[in-house]
Amino acid sequence: MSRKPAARNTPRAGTLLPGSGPVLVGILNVTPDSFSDGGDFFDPESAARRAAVMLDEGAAIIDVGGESTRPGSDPVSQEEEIQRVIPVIERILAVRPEAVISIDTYRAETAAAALEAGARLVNDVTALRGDPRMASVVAEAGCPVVLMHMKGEPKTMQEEPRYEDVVREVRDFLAQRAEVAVAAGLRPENVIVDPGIGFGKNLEHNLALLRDLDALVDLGFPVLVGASRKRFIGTITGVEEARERVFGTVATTVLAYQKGAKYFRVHDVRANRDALAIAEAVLRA
Ligand code: HH2
Repeated sequence: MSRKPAARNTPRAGTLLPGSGPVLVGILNVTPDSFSDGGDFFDPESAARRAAVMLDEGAAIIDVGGESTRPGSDPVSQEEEIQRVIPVIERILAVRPEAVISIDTYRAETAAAALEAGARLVNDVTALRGDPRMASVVAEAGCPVVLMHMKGEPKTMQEEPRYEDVVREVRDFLAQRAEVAVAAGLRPENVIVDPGIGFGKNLEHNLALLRDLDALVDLGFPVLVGASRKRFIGTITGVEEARERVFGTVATTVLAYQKGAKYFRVHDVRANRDALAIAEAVLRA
């Protein structure tokens, strides 16, 4: 199948969404220390190969990240982050010009460089709080942005996170960040919200957020869920090795889809795609 190369730097939300069904976002960590795939795709060539596999398996978007945000991780410098991700974005687009690429960063300069290199979406785990210039970069690009909830910072966020009512607090936070984003000039249809599974949340918090995901869907923005291979899946199933947590991940995907989530940020595209195909068929029958 030959497709025309996607126009660079002319992002529209509609171009990201082929149809109204669920959207798979394939994870591509260009880091030496990510919790489940650190070091696997560190050079542009192997990263682009991995991206191609995920696209062929059904990913509509490839989320490229140059800094691990796993619990306990240390930040990298902006220069280092840019050096990691830009050659990878360029290489993916050289071999797969139609690929829709998202940049997983909270730094405005990294986002701007990635958009310039052809990325079409920004995934900001700080929901525009990490860098005061991020909102204007995203607003100027006119591109979609993922606003994720995180309590604390990756280094310390898992040290006894506390909430009175985790679902209400996450929902209120996302509503407030969406308001900030729109006030900064983002189009409301370009806002995607994400509960931030595992980001300053214990097992009970993660489960409550997945159980009550419809409360976030009710905000009116598409919801992204990133539960893939995360620790709480290992806690429940007893699967210690992160890359072996695919079956548990698939369960979260199906449940989240049933609750109304739209985007699924996953490592194992094929397994999640098949599960979503069945879930979609049943729910639409
Ligand atoms: N999770 C991770 C990273 N980025 N972005 C969004 N929007 N939602 C998430 O849940 C999310 C995210 C952490 O997972 P991973 O990228 O696999 O690991 P690491 O941070 O160690 O690179």
